[in-house]
Amino acid sequence: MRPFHPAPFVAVVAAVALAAGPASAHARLVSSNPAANSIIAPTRTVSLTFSERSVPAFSSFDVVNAAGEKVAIRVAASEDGKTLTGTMTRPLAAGVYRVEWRIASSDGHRMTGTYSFTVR
Ligand SMILES: [Cu+2]
Repeated sequence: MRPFHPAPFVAVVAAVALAAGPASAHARLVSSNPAANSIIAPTRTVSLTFSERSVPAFSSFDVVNAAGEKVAIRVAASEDGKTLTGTMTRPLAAGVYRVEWRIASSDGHRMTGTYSFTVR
């Protein structure tokens, strides 16, 4: 995970943070389903939970198969803004998948990360 701070982005997020009230802390990934490095039965959903509310317009993730292709997925944020859930139209086929996530927290920091899981 590496934070970066493009100036225009920070300005937009600062405006969002002011509108939303007191700035909260840096967000990090606290859990996911499927979990990192897990081996699971075919699934249609992937969800990631972060330590802080994320800014939906700047927060999402991709699920990428072993061939490097993005799986078609619709990502929605929970009401508390801490969990992103992606839903696929069909269960994932057997194989190794990589989740590539990117989120912005209300303090203006942007974080990215990846992890993998296997569908058997
Ligand atoms: Cu931060």
